Amino acid sequence: MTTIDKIETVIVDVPTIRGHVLSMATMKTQSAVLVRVRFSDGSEGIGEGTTIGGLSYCPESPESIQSVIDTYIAPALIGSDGDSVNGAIHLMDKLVQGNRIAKAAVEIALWDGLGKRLNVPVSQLFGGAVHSRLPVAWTLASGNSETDITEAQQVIESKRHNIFKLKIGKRPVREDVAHVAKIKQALGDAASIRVDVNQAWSLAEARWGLKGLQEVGCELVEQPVPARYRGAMAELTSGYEIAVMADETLNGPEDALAVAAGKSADVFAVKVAQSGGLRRASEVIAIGQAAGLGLYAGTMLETGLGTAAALQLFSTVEKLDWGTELFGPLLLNDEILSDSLRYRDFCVEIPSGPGIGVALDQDKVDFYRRGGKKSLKA
Ligand code: MUC
Ligand code: MG
Repeated sequence: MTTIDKIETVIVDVPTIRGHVLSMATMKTQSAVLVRVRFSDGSEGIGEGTTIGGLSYCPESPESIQSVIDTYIAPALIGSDGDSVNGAIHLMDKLVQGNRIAKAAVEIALWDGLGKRLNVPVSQLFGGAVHSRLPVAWTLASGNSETDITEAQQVIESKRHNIFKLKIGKRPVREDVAHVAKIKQALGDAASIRVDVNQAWSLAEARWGLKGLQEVGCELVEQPVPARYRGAMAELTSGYEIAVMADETLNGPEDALAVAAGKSADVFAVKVAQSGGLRRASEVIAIGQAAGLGLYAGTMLETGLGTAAALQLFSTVEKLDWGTELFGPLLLNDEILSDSLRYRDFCVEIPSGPGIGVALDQDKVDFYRRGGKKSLKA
């Protein structure tokens, strides 16, 4: 039996290419928790658990993710069967309530190790890929309409993205709608425009917001009201033509079932981290499919590592009606993988190597690691 010998974690703080202005936080750095699992046969697996804006997005922080893994998950998994990812998921669920991002980070590393030992990509462990590349959106969130327009025009020109998610919810609703209108007008039919409010609106604000947004040609609104207001989400979903997407309200399959049953969204933003790992994300996908909802591959703005893991799963999903936003590494000022993911022709390519198909650049990890930066070798 191949057993789990060691589980190591590190937090890396990587600067972003510009301030990323969200309704609840402005990011200038992304902090990712990286996990390395060492197995008894000498093989290894790597994983990532990442959130957004410290504790402002959800109840997990980079520090809590690391501490939950080091203190509770690692000691419980050491010595157990490294090939039984399901066994590890079961044990983690038994010993640790919530903390889905911490569990996801470890689970990804276990899938990666298993795929490498079997010499197959993780997509094959989920039934096989049906896509070799997927459409990828970009988020406009500089905080300034003109800067956003210039940025969008550049990435359309270079054929990197033509789907844009605008981060709104920080300014009054009327100003946000004017900002979206300006960008839609400047880009015209060359671009699909969606927005993410990150829970910032009350129901009354959201009614004005959705009315205004659909009038200016915005196609979708993500999490307009707080996650717990599923009734309000249902009212907005049935009350307007614009598609309503569930994000923060969707933490795993149980939430997916409740959102689907309550008709509280038209679309699921499926996030691997928020779901609790690849297995749980696949269950969220199945519930969305069974309910006839639209699917979208969401991101927690992971590095290339977490992004590659998500790509492995989403490459197995036949219909992703709204595409993906798996652009995390492009928001970072530096690459921590030894080979970057490839973005071209408005798509991201699925890595084809064994496991999740990517490797870390250890010098970069050491350079960005919290509390012990070492200089990069020349
Ligand atoms: C979110 O709420 O969806 C995804 C893209 C982005 O820019 O921020 C994230 C978080
Ligand atoms: Mg969102």
